[in-house]
Amino acid sequence: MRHMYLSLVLLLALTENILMNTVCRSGEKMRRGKCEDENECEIQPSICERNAACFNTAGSYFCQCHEGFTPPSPHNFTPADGIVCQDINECLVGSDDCGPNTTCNNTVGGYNCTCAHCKKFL
Ligand SMILES: [Ca+2]
Repeated sequence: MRHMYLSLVLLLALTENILMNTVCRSGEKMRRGKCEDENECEIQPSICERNAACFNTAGSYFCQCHEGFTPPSPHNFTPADGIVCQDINECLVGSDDCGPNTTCNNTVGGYNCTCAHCKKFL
């Protein structure tokens, strides 16, 4: 009877251990017997593409394109969505604030304005 009791205790302990190790949801990891969030942004710094920022959430994460890239934020996505952040050509879409008599120059992630004749007015 005593052997049966010990076997039962051992079986319960094993079952609990197995359950504890498999009960964590995706995006969580077992630490000191508790399921804790994994910070995907820290574990894999390049998890989001280079033109996007990574935001950790409880049990998951998401990416957002940097300013100057489209789709514009806040548009949350993960690499599984197949989204590629692309430079916005501010000069082409007219969202630049270059003044008259200036030339708008698109850059990756931004733009700048140049003024060939501005020295005259200084
Ligand atoms: Ca740009």
